[in-house]
Amino acid sequence: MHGDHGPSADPWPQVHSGLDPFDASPTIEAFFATTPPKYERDNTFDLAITDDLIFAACRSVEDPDIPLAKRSLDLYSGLVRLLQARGYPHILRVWNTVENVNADLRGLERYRHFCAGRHDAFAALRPDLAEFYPAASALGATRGGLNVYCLAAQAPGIPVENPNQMSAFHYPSEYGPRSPSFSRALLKRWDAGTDLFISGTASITGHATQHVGDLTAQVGLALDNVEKVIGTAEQAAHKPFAASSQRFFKAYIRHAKDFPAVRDIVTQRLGDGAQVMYLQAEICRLDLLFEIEGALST
Ligand code: 3EB
Repeated sequence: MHGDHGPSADPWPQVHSGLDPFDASPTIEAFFATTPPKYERDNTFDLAITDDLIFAACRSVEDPDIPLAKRSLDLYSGLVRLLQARGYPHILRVWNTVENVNADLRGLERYRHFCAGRHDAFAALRPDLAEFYPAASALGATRGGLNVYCLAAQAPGIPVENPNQMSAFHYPSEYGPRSPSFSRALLKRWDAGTDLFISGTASITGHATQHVGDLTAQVGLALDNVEKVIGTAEQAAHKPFAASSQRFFKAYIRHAKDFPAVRDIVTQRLGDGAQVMYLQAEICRLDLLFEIEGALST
């Protein structure tokens, strides 16, 4: 759920992202399973478990006595261990929201502290993942601490990179002491079809932000990058994702005033068949005004 909502009586895990939707955008994002899930609470994690897929959610509240990198390390270590113990070790897709993600903390952006903890948890517990990370998004909210939710499976997916962008896990240290642990997209085949999870995608070529201060150009390049990722995934999977009727996107906009302009460009580029949710969020580089992620199915 985006924005703020009271808890409901439903038994399933509910995530409150702390990201506010723009008007007329839906506030609730629901995940449906093909078999009835079991719901459980395991330590700090809320779980929905099906035969081949698990949803896990956890929030680490702000604590001045525990550094953000440590909270990120602990949360990700707990998540990785839990998923392994439960038999769903293959993380497909992770969503992260980090309170005040661009703020400075002892000389380093809070996003970079978060990345360090996430990286070190994966490096310690899942060195095999090194270049096979899940798809991910990481956004900043004005509230809510560190909030992580994910989908994981018993069998692995296939990571997809964008030939026009450096893999995030290879970013140079000018973007932080530990690189971000995510793949540009991840393909997952099921008996019933194939999903393509596209990570948060922005106005970046190679490793460098492009079009600083130019909203229209940033949205344009982010959508070019999404197209490139979809094209690459289509070649890998031999599936026509761009023509799929199941195309869900979430567009993140830093400044509320930019919403109408962004919606116009996104609608024009993605077409009427795409469902797009617009949320206000801080993006993980101060010079980025816009980011977009997707989930496409065939
Ligand atoms: C980028 O491409 C923009 O740290 O999990 C996008 C998607 C971004 C995921 C993450 C960060 C993350 O580097 C920021």
